Amino acid sequence: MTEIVATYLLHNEKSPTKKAEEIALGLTVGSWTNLPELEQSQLRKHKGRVVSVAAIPSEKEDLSRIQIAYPTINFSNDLPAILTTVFGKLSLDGKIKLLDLQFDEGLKSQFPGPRFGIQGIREKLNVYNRPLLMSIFKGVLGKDLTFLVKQLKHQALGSVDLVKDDEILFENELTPFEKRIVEGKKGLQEVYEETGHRTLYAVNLTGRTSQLKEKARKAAELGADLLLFNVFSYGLDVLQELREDKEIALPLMAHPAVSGAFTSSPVYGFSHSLLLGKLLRYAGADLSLFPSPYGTVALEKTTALSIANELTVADSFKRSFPVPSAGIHPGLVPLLIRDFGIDSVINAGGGVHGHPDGARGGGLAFRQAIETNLQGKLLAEGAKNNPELKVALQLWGNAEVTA
Ligand code: 1AE
Repeated sequence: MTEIVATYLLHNEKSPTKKAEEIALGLTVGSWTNLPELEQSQLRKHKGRVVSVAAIPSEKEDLSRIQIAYPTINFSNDLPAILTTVFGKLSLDGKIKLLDLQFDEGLKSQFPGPRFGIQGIREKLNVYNRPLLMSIFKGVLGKDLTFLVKQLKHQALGSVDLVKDDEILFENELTPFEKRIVEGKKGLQEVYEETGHRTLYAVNLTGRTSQLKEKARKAAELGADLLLFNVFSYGLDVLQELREDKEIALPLMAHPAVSGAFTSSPVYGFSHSLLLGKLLRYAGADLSLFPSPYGTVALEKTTALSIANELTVADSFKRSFPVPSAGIHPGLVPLLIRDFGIDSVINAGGGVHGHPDGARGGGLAFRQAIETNLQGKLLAEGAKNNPELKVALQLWGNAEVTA
C-alpha cells in the first residue's frame, strides 16, 4: 500500500498519542470499530496509520511531533485533494501545524516540478558562476508605459539579470499586460544592443483564474521572458496548471504575497519550508521569493534556509531558484552569498531604486558587491575602485563577511 506521510507539530496537547490515533482514524474512515467485520476489513485499507509520536524538549511549552501516513487510494493525485486529506478540517482543529509531507515516488511522479529550474534559467542568461541579480519595478502605479519602459531600461543598464513587475501591478489601462511585454522587450533589446547585457523581464500574470491560461499563452506568443505569479492568492494547483500547459512553457516566478497568512504562526498553518519550498517546487515554480533573514520583512535564518533547502535539495525534480528578498541592499550581499550560495537570486527594489545615482547606479552597486565578495574581498576594499558600491555602503552600511 502506498502512503503520504504528514508530519505535524502539536502545542499543549495533553495526550499526543491519543490525538494522533484520532487524526489517523478521523481524517480517513471515521468511526469504524462498531461496523460488521466485512465492512471493517473493507475500510481498513483506507485507514490512516500513526507512524510516530515524539515529545519535543521545550522549557516553555508542551510540544510534540506526530507523523501520520494516509493511504494514497483515499485521494486523487492533485494538491487540492492531498491538502484536504492531510490538513482539511484538521487545520481548524486546535493548535496544530503541518510541518512536512513525504510523497512516495509514485505520487511524486504525478507532479511536474519546474520546467526550467536553476540550470534552465542560467542557460537563458548565459550566467553560471555567480548569484543572479534581480530588481523590482517600484512606484509604477498610475504611471504610463513610457515611464515603465524608462524605469526598465535604467534597471537593465545597471546590469541586473532579471527585472520583475511589482506584485501589486495588475491589469490597468496605462500599462496593460500585453503592451508591457511588447514595449518592455523592445526596451531591453535596445539596452542589449547598447551594452551587450541581457536582462529578462518577469511580467505579472493577474486577473480571474478562468482567464489566466489564455493570458499566459498570449504572453508566450508575444515573447514574454518569464511570468510572475501571486500563487497564494490563487492556489498551488493553479500554478501547476500553468506549468503543465505546453503552449505557455515560460519560467514561473512564485511571489509569496498572502503566504504569511498560512505560514507565520508558530502554532497554526503550514511550515514555510513546505509551502514556499517543497510544494512550490513540486507544482512547478522555477523561482520562489521569500523574506531573507536580513531585510525589512525578515524570517528567522533557519526558516529561510529551510525553504532554500527544499528548493534545491537533490531530488527527481529540477532545482528551483531561492530568491531571499525584502529590504535588500548591496551591503547585505556577503551575508546572502554566505547563506544561500551562488545558486540563488539576489533581489531588491528599494535597494536598487534608492541609490543616489538611480536604478542604474543601484544595479551596478549590487553587481560590484557580488564580484567583490566572490573575489574573497571585503566590500570596503571593493568600494575603493567602485564608486557606485562606495555610495551604497555609505548610505546603507555593510555586513562584512568574505566568501
Ligand atoms: C518578499 C517579496 C519581496 C518583494 O516582492 C519586494 O517588492 C521587495 O521590495 P524591496 O526590495 O523590499 O523594496
